[in-house]
Amino acid sequence: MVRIREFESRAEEQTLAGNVVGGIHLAIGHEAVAVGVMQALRREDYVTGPHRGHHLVLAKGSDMKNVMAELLGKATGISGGRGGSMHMADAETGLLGVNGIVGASIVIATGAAFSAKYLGQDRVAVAFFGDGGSNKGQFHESLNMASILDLPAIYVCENNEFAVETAVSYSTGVDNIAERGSSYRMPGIIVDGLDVLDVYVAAKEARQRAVQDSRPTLIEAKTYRFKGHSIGDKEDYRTKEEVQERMKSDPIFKLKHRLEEAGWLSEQQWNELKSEVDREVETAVQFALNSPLPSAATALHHVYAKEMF
Ligand SMILES: Cc1ncc(C[n+]2csc(CCOP(=O)(O)OP(=O)(O)O)c2C)c(N)n1
Repeated sequence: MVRIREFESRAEEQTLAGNVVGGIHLAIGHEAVAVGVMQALRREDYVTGPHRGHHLVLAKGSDMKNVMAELLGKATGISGGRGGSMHMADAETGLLGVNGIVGASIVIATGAAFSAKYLGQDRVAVAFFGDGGSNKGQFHESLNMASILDLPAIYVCENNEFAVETAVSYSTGVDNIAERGSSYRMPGIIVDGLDVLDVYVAAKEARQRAVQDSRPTLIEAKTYRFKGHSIGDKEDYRTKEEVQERMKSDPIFKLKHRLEEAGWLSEQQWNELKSEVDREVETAVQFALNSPLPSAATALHHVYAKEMF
């Protein structure tokens, strides 16, 4: 979670410096959802995510250097510098892609879960999406398909209470998105998305349900984004006081306090961890800044499955 937090801070700094290609959406406040779920998965499990996805890419195990390089549009990026923040994929880690199309992650993971079942593979597919994504038709179609086809799928809604500036209470016809699971005969589990252990326990049970019973689960992780929707958001739909109040539930400090109380984390260990992460992120930034852009001659590569140019 500390790695993600620091990565996001430096990504924001690189955006403000004009080095990032395209817009980015920071996941500061969402760290526990990504880490809690990924710790319950295996490397071969598939993951898809939405436009806000750096935390998912890092937590699934991609090399931070290549993730930062992707934001800067460099040839060494995990999508060769062609995807940017919203279109990162990594075949090595099972990351089928984060996606700029709201709702698309849900459909792709459903297809991946179908493939795993059809091929008799011992793997699950997990879709991450926001509260806004849960109001798209793809959400309902996918959960229905997963139910009738008994798919090993896990649907993780990162409910951060807003879709851009629209409050979830205004846009959504249920009090809890998890309630929608009952429409499709699957458990709808609410977890504290600011508590990594709460997320982990639910994700572990969901994976077991997917593998042993071949049944899907809907998890609603109630979280909060501590930053604007994207960089430059004036945030006039919420007050600064509200944000400050909610930041008191910072998932990193929540776990830190718990570890300290249990006597499992000393101040020295915390400082060492922070320094180690600072070094890793600084190395990633320097790697990205010093990497080349893709050559113009390759601009049409990957447009078709078979190269035509
Ligand atoms: C199909 C589609 N419609 C609209 C948009 C524009 N858009 C980008 S992010 C966003 C809100 C998404 O909200 P939510 O799913 O709650 O995720 P969050 O940004 O809160 O993480 C919208 C409407 C889009 N990218 N794709």
